[in-house]
Amino acid sequence: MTYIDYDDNGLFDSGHVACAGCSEPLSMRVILNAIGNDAIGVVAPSCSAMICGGHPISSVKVPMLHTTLESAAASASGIKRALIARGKPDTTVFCFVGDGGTYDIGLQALSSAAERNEDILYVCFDNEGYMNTGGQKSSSTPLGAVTGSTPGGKTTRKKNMIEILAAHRIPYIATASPSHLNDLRAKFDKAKAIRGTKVLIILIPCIPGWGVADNAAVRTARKAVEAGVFPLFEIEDGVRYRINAGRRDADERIDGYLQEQKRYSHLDPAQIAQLQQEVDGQWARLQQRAAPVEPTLP
Ligand SMILES: Cc1ncc(C[n+]2csc(CCOP(=O)(O)OP(=O)(O)O)c2C)c(N)n1
Ligand code: SF4
Ligand SMILES: [Mg+2]
Repeated sequence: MTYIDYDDNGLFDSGHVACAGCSEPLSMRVILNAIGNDAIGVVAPSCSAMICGGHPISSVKVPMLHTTLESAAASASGIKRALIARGKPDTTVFCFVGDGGTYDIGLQALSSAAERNEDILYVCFDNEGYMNTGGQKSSSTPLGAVTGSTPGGKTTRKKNMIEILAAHRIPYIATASPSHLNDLRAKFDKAKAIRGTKVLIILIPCIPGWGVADNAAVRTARKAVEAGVFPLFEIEDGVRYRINAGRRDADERIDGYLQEQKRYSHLDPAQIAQLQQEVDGQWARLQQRAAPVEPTLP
């Protein structure tokens, strides 16, 4: 077992309102610890907003602006520019946003901030649905998953947000997981030192939304990484890929990951085989992108 190298600086307090067993507060604690206290956060309506809470009983001990679901990246851009104008360019401005606020409702604000290469650190807590409002599907919900608004299972794929972001050629994009906290911590240390737009997408298994046991969030996140469903990787400048963790074996299967969750319990063997094929293809494409490019000309 690997323990996180962890020095708590008290920027995240107990007493928050996350569901018991949720791994989002755990991730938040590590993130805030890495970002430090010279920081201002922007939080969109989501589970993160509930977990952070409002002033004066916020569980986060740096200033947090609660903004609209559409506008986290725009709000953060404005705060950063104001800080620069006031001679404080080193203060980190970060966003806590869900997948609904990232993949769907706040996408235009994020895309324009990325196109302008605003100096912000954008964190998407990806629980693959609109969970704070009861578990509706978002465009991050994967193929086949049952949500409140896809009772028969979603019929389309999860949007490939990473590739959309990579096309913006921003300096840093990474995936991270509460099952790999040292990796998560290292990615925030790295992102903090980079100027420009940084986006980190963190997988958050949702206890009621995915139908996961309340002691299984971290285990489920680990299985997502090890089955190749949610590999951990980084992209620099939209083109340089590095895989940090993924499939344990070349032919690792997704069944163990699916079995942790009720949202997939309706799937028959043919549907599971289709999902397996999707993950196999996605893993192969990622490996191809991360492979060193051999020159084709002498
Ligand atoms: C424009 C707009 N539509 C709907 C809402 C209602 N709403 C508040 S939180 C939320 C869910 C957001 O989902 P996500 O961003 O994935 O965060 P999660 O709750 O899953 O953490 C919704 C739909 C809103 N605040 N603004
Ligand atoms: S609804 Fe899901 S993501 Fe939100 S706090 Fe509860 S377990 Fe965590
Ligand atoms: Mg969500």
